Order: sequence, then C-alpha cells, then structure tokens
Amino acid sequence: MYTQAMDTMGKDATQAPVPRSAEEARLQERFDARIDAGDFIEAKDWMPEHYRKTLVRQISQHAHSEIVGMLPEGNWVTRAPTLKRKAILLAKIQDEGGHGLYLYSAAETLGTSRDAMLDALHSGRAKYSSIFNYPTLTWADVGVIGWLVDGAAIMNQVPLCRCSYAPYARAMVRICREESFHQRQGYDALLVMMQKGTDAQRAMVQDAVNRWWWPSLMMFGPPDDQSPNSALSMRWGIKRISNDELRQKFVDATVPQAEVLGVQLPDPDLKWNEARQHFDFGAIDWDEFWQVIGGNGPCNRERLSARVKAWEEGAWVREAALAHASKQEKQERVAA
Ligand code: BYC
Repeated sequence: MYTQAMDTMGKDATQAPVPRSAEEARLQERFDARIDAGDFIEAKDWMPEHYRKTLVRQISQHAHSEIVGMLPEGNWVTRAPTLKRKAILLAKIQDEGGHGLYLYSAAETLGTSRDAMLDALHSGRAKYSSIFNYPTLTWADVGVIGWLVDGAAIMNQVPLCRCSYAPYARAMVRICREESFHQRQGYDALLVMMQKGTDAQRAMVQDAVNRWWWPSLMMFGPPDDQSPNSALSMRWGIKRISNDELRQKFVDATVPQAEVLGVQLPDPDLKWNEARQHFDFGAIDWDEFWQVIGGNGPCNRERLSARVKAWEEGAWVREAALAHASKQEKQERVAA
C-alpha cells in the first residue's frame, strides 16, 4: 500500500546555479545528463557543490530525526503493558538508532564529519523532524506513532530509495523495510486496544489520534509553493514526489485504515472527492508548523537537552573506544 510510483515530477523545475568555469560547465553538463538518464551518483563522482550541500542538509536532518525520534518512544519502555510489547518497542527504538547510523555514514561520504553534523544538532543549527517535538502522553501514543508517524515516514521515504545519490538510496532500501514492520506493529497495537480493549482504552486511542493526526500531515513539509528546496531537489532527483503529493497519498492510504480501526480522524472537512479521486482534507495550521521547526514546539527544548546530555555523558565511551582501537592498531603493527 505504501509502494508507489517513485517519480512524478518534471525534470526542469528550475535551473542549477551557473557554473564558474568552462571546465565546471563541462562537468556540470555531464552530471545533468547522468541525472536525466536516471543514473546514480556515487561518492567519488564529480557533483555540483550545491547538490552536495543539499544532500548533507537533508541526510543529516534525516539522521538527526531518527536519533531524536528514539526519545518520545523511549519514554514508554519502562511502562509498556506487556513483556511482548516492551520487547517490540525496544527492538523498534534500536532500529531507529541503526537508521540514524546508516544515514550519518551516508552523509559522511559527502565529506562532512559526524562530529560537525552532531555539533550542528546540539547547537540548534540543524533541523530534525517537527513530529518529534510533541509529547507521548499515553501508551496509545506509541501505537499511533507506529501507525501514523512511521506510515508517513514510509510514504516519504520509499521514493528516496531511488534518490540519485546512491549511498543515500542504498541506506533507504533497508530503512524502508524496517519501517514497514514499525508501521504494522503500531497498527496492531491499536487494533488490539480498539477490538479487545475497554472503553477507556478505546478513548485513549481516539485521543492519541486527535493529537497526532495534524502533526503527521506536517511531516511532509510545507506546501509546494512554500518549499524553497523542492525545485532543485526535484531537478537533481533527490526528491521524486512533491511534499503535497506525498501528503495526499498518505491521507488517501490512511482514511480506510482509520475506518477498519474504528477511529475518527479529527477533520470535519475530510471527504472523498469523486472528481479528483482523492480525499479532500481541511486546512493545516502552518503557523504551528513554523513555530515547531523554529524551536518553539511543546518539547523542542527537552529533546535537544536530552541529546546534549547523552552526548556529554557518553564522552568516556567514545574515549574508551578510541583508546581500544589505537591499542589494537599498535598490537597489529608489532605482530606484523
Ligand atoms: N520537520 O523546502 P522544504 C522518521 C524544513 S524520521 C522539520 O520543503 P525539503 C522516524 C526543511 O528542512 C522522519 N523541518 O525542504 C524516525 C527546510 O528547512 P532548511 C524524517 C522541516 O528538504 C524515528 C524548510 O522546512 N524524514 O520518520 O525539500 C521514529 C523548507 O522545507 C520539515 C526525513 O528526514 C519537518 N517536517 O523537504 C519514527 C526524510 N519539513 O533545511 C519515524 C528526508 C520541512 O532549508 N527528508 N522542513 O533549513 C525529506 O524528505 C525532506 O527533507 C522533507 C523536507 C520532505 C522533510
């Protein structure tokens, strides 16, 4: 249901920055031709500086999102209702940590160090997904994160498996496989509460859906006409489907799932449009979105300080790992 056409945009949405020399123009022309032919670009290939910067920005933000995304779920590890749910939640959080690591590695192939990326996160210069600045108030939030947040993530990330930058595309293939399990475990947890639970549990699920629905729609980014990065990212095959198109696909896929679950999506304007063959939906509160990505969401400060604390308190682990590696290297040199 989440697999879909991976390229719906034209290739000439905008022009790349003008090359500075004849040699650069020749390289740029070859690069453009490769993009147009659907080739993948590898780390050692020539690429325009702006392409490199755009990728570092997007991939590092994506990595930060995975790592920060562990926090709202981590809040429920000690309070999961059964051993089975606790084991599933732990595995899911561990997967998110792994996704962050693949993505930092993919960004490092572009010549930016992990320390520089983490410094940008810790100092508040780098962004991470708006969705992780909302609190997880009840156990139902964990299920809803799986269903809606991972569902939105898959919708956005499947096209990235065909991103023109090969190391990112390769990382995304594995990530998407794991995200599918995450989405299903969330839906399963909610289904159990809705079908076998008490009235109080059903109310808890509905309340969680009410709180997470609109922020999930914001995950796809601003409307296309307010998305400054889209045109070039589309031109270069980094993004394959626009923010608004992906948001629409997500709504279309999710409404029938809500019906099966027996929850109401909190939007009085949500209705099937026969002419468009899509669901119409109400206006998104973009002021809230800009506030959240500007650092003023409900949990921004808490999330960032948790990451900074983990980084500072983990210094001895990094030092010990480096000391061990250098000791091993010395021993190998002596043995050789
Ligand atoms: N939150 O020009 P636009 C996960 C920023 S991880 C925060 O459309 P672009 C998961 C955007 O960065 C989910 N910021 O940008 C993990 C830009 O600012 P800058 C993360 C946002 O890049 C654990 C400005 O707004 N997924 O799912 O063309 C557990 C203008 O936007 C957001 C990814 O990172 C946002 N929602 O498109 C469970 C996927 N939206 O950088 C789940 C990869 C926009 O110019 N990323 N901004 O200062 C992408 O696909 C694209 O970067 C986006 C934005 C669609 C997110």
